[in-house]
Amino acid sequence: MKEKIVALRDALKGAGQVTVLTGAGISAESGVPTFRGDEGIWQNYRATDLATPEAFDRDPELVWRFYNWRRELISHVTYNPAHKALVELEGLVPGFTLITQNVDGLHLLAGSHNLLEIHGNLWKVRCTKCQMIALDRSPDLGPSPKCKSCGGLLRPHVVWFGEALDPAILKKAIEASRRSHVMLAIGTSSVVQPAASLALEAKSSGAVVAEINLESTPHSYLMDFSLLGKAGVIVPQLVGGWK
Ligand code: BJW
Ligand code: ZN
Repeated sequence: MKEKIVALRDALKGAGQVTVLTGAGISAESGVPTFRGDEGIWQNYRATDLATPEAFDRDPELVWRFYNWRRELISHVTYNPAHKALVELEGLVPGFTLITQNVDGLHLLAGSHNLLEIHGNLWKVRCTKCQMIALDRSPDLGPSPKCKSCGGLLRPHVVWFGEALDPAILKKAIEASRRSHVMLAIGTSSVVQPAASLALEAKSSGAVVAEINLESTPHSYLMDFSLLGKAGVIVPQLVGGWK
């Protein structure tokens, strides 16, 4: 493991452009549940009942109960050493883009700058009538929150299954992946598209690709480095001892 970390750190040191893709695993050590796996959210809740536009049309109050529970949960957590190490990495390399699938806002809280939240942000709401987007950090918005400007029903500003990602944000994520010299995929199961294909974009554009995860993923086969372990341990080791 130590040799792999040293070799990957050397690749990072020689890279002009570094792109990092993160998933729920990076926030697990902060106490945010992941989606898949034995302890994942989808063990107790069905994604189709809660994280699709059809579910929201059918039962917006049920969907809001789920999101209020998640808002309440993340209001009590904070970033961990892996989030912090990525802030440090951003300051060490010439070009850096952090692409996160997470909606918990912990990368922003940690201080990352060049950040693309491709699945949205739990603290943002969007009006289903006038499309206004607003930031609201109240942990509980109640069963049927309404837009302050038009009275329309608000929804979480997140990307549900079957919905398109914001095309401008996705374009930036694809471009960053394609121009990267090194790409790290941290704490993601690499099953949700189009995020999962970003590592493929990087690899086919000639980047060194590496994953940091508790276990192998469907993308382990394409990785130049597969570091198995906790993000909160490995990412700080990768970035620490840089000089
Ligand atoms: C640790 C750790 C530690 C734990 N240290 N590691 C092509 C093929 C097949 C299907 C599709 C396809 N294209 C599109 C689809 C459909 C669908 C999809 O991908 N389905 C698959 C599941 C099969 N994709 C979509 O619907 C997307 N939309 C789309 O493509 O639209 C096209 C379109 C175009 C034009 C018009 C209309 C449509 C949208 C996907 C949206 C995903 N949304 C969610 C919910 C967000 C809101 C919310 O949070 O409520 O995003 S689902 C959920 O999964 C969430 C996550 O961001 C996402 C990814 O999960 P992630 O982060 O990988 O977490 P886990 O739990 O899966 O994995 C955690 C990992 O961490 C594990 O590997 C652990 O081992 C590891 N770990 N602790 C290191 N301490
Ligand atoms: Zn409105």
